[in-house]
Amino acid sequence: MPTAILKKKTNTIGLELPVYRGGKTTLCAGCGHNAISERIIDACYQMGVDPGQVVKLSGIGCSSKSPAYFLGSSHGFNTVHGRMPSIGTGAMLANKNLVALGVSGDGDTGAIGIGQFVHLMRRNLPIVYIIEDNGCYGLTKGQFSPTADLGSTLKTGVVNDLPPIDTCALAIQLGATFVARSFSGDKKQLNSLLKAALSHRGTAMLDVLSPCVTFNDHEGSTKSYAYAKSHQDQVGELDFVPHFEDISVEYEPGTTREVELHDGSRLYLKKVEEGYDPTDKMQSLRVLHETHERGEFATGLIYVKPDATDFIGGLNLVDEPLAFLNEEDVRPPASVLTDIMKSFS
Ligand SMILES: Cc1ncc(C[n+]2csc(CCOP(=O)(O)OP(=O)(O)O)c2C)c(N)n1
Ligand code: SF4
Ligand SMILES: [Mg+2]
Repeated sequence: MPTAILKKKTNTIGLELPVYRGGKTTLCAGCGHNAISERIIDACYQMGVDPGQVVKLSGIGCSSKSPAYFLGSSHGFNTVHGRMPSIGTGAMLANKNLVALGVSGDGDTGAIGIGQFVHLMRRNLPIVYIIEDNGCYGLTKGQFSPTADLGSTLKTGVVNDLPPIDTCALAIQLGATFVARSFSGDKKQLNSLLKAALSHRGTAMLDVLSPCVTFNDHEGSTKSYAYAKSHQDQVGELDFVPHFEDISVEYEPGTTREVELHDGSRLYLKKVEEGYDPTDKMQSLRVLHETHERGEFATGLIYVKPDATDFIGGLNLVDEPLAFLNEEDVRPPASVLTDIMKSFS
């Protein structure tokens, strides 16, 4: 009897899914952050991302611990609280061929790291920047973070009396070129958004509602699983077609919006509300504001500007990554310095 040889399933660069996994999670069972790690693993595998070319970056928090649980063979830098953007900028300046994948928290980004976040968004550094948003400081036992909604409560009953920062609205206002919001429990939407973010050249900012089951999953919280499931308002269903798949999508004109990304991948926004156009900045801001006023949160690709110059492109660097240049390439000969000195005399 012929023996069947089972061929292992691999992606476009010949790697199997387990290569994209990391260490065993030490986060609480049911934490939204764990689901996001799973989606990152799937997206990187499906996009054929080379793990050896990825730099994982994070700050401090439960969310910032999570890069340890995916892409175990990639480079990693768990930085100081709120300071991931500057380390990411340095890494990308040194080697512009890397894929930067940043994971932050709503505290890490919205509180101590807000200054760094602001400048990252306006610079358009090529990085996928994920905020795992649970509305609290999970690692330090659940205090309100700056994304907690006005009037929401802690487990102890304490009421939040400050208005929240909407990281998506802030990012759009600052000039970010890919801004999305999702929910850790929405597998399909988050998968499409992550793949699109990996295809975008520039800062792709994803704010992902990611409930903290230990400190912020009760009635009175607007970041709980129950609240997220019942208050999500999708700006449109999302289909992602990677550049290496030759699929033509048929759709009714007027109901679907096609967006071509930097690497030739395409996004189809289906069943968009009243002709929602994610390239229209003012419309994106209006939708964020209106949904928030209704106590809901808009999800999907909120805003995109696919053809903007990214931070590295704008610097007009040499082709070879700076980290690989030899000393002879970067140090001018003594005669150049002599000539400069002469020019001052
Ligand atoms: C300089 C500094 N200040 C304060 C802390 C304490 N601290 C650790 S994590 C954290 C907040 C984490 O919240 P978030 O980024 O939302 O992550 P989560 O744990 O909720 O995923 C704080 C304030 C610290 N580690 N370093
Ligand atoms: S404390 Fe909250 S955020 Fe931290 S691992 Fe547990 S559930 Fe997740
Ligand atoms: Mg948090």
